[in-house]
Amino acid sequence: MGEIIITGVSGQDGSYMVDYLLENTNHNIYGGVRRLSVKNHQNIKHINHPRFKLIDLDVTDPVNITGVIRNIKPDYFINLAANSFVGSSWEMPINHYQTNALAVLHQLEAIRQYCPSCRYYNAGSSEEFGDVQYSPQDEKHPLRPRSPYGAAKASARHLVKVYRESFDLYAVQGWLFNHESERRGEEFVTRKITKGIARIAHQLDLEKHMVGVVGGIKPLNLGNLDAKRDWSHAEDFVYGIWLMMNQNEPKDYVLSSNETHSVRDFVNAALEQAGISGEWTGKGINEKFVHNGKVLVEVNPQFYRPAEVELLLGDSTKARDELMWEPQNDFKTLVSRMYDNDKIKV
Ligand code: NDP
Ligand code: GDR
Repeated sequence: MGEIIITGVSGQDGSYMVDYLLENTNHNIYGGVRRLSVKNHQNIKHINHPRFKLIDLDVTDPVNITGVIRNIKPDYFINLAANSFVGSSWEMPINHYQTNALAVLHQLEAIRQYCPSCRYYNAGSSEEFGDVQYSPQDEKHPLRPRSPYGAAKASARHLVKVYRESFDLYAVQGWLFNHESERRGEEFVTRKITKGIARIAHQLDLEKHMVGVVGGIKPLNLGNLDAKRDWSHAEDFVYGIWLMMNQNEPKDYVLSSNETHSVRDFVNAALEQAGISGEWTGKGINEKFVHNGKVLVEVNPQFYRPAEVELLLGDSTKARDELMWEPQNDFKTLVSRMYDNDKIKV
């Protein structure tokens, strides 16, 4: 029985990682949360287990990081804490750099000093590929980030490699393509869509039963409908991370579905799941989805980014061949699981 520290345990991936490790290992798990005036532990409220304990761990505080690592001397340290919203990284670049890059350096340094045999994972991202040069993107694709978020993750990647090679640490950073779920934060486009379409479906239903919707049906506002992402379910990825941490040699792997879909495709799949028909009209900022004369989805330039990653498509052949990793949920299953979870029950 060993000790595992997971940072960012209240987030999407952290919560699935705890579920996976409690089910499949006998290690003790310390889940790092930062102090907030009001707790947001929705994603972990179902976990009540003698091998799971919450600890205070703000990854931007080196004293906190060093103290925790020195006291627990973990066998595994899984760093999933981040400011993970790319869209906010132009407004708060320093916060992104401190949380997503500098924090990694503090963790690596504390591990080097106090428990060099600890296996370390940092959550890397397909956003590091950014302005892609070829598709699909594999482990050899150059780092060409387009946002302060992506630049911070790329910087962290270099630090992980330097510490691995200089001090012989088992330290890895996967390139994880987008992964979503019923526990996804609501500002990310997939969850925004499934929640938004669920609301609209409910309002259409009320109207059908002659119950007026005050102010009419408010359309779902989105940004770039043409952006393409390689979307998977988060449950499939936490298992891939654990495999990456348990090899003979530390290596970095891409995890992806190997399919790409546009934001518009995601909206269409959610509409289909909701049983709402209609058509897209207009182009660019005038594009709209119309159902029986009602605009249900429209473009709002407020959600455009200063620099966009237009296309991401992963090639996870190496992980599939060497780790024997295989995702279980395809695109359609992902959308239907998320939509069904957000559907308003009456
Ligand atoms: P979430 O945003 O759902 O979770 C992030 C977690 O980090 C939250 O628990 C948050 O806590 C915590 N956190 C933020 N700042 C701090 C801090 N200063 N100290 C301690 N904890 C902090 O992200 P995901 O679970 O989706 O992602 C997990 C990791 O994987 C992140 O590093 C993300 O960048 C990366 N990643 C995610 C991908 C995805 O598609 N989901 C793809 C590639 C990489 P709080 O609840 O208090 O805000
Ligand atoms: P992303 O996820 O930036 O890929 O980062 P997000 O869901 O925010 O955006 C995906 C794409 O959708 C476009 N888009 C919109 N995005 C948001 N959030 N809101 C909108 O209204 C909207 N309309 C269109 C975006 O422009 C973008 O192209 C996620 C995060 O989990 C990161 O932490 C992770 O590293 C990467 O995935 C891989």
